[in-house]
Amino acid sequence: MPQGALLFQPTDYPHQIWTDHLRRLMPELDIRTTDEEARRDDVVYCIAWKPKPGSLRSLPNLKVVFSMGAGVDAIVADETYPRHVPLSRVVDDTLSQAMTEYVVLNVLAWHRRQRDLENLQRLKKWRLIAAPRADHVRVGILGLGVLGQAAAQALKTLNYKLSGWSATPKSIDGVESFAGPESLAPFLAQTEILVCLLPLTPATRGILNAKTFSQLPKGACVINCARGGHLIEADLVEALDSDHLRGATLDVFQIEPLPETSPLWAHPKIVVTPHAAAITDPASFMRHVANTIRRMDRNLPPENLVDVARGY
Ligand code: NDP
Ligand code: OXD
Repeated sequence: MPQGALLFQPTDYPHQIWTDHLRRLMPELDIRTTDEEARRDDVVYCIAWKPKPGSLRSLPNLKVVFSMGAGVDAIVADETYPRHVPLSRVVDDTLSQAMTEYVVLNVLAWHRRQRDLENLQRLKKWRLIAAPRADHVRVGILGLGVLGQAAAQALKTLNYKLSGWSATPKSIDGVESFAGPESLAPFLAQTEILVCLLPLTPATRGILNAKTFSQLPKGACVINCARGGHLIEADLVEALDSDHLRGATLDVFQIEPLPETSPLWAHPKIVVTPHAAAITDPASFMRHVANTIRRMDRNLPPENLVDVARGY
């Protein structure tokens, strides 16, 4: 039996789509939504996404927090997060598959100059644009975690040359490993298409900046599908306008939804998508929640735990 109630906390989500799955999996579980927040003392499990600072601390008997996303930056940013409470994040094949599709789509689009071809079509111009073979193009992935490695596997089957940058060295067949701050410059120097799949932490905030772009070869492209906080947007525009960079795909932004006034929307070298690279699947997420609650019933620890102090 569950050890207490579950609170589905996000206010801006249509909670029924999510909680219905969990009700089917665990009819015995007392599931609360924010409407019922007055009864907090017996809440033991909490599903969170961008919690109001202090809101998790206000649940005195919490035993686990489930992040609705793979990225937990918005949760660990709350300085009052109760550090003794385990934080479990999404690690899920459906999410990895979706992110892999997004990365492959956009790597291919920049490699094969899709935007230039669409512009030629608009102008009714029949002109060949040569693209090198994939095995002559190096894709560099910032972050070789669950999503970075899944994307690398798929890109490998297309024969791209691959490098990855992570905090600790990796040994992945077909992927040149670079680790730590001192290896960022050599990693960037050979990267023609840069994919950001880092978690947002104090160490990675603003990492896509003017200095980083200047270390990429001229004509490189950037794909940011991690967090808006990784990118200094003005530096990107500058690097594109000066023709140092050839193009960028952005799925995530400093402010979301991206304001209508943002120059990024209409920039000719930028592709904008609305934080849609990989969306958590409610059914799959709730299976993870139900499995974890059952594990905890048997005194087993939750899975997919985040190191809260490290931030990912
Ligand atoms: P993981 O935690 O599995 O992987 C993170 C990777 O980043 C690890 O390889 C880690 O290195 C590396 N890393 C962390 N900090 C540093 C650092 N300071 N220097 C170098 N490398 C570092 O995360 P996921 O792959 O699951 O997810 C990555 C991010 O993708 C999420 O945090 C989220 O922000 C974003 N995301 C975006 C979505 C979207 O729709 N746009 C959807 C889902 C996720 P090491 O392995 O050595 O620890
Ligand atoms: C995530 C996201 O982190 O959707 O999972 O951005």
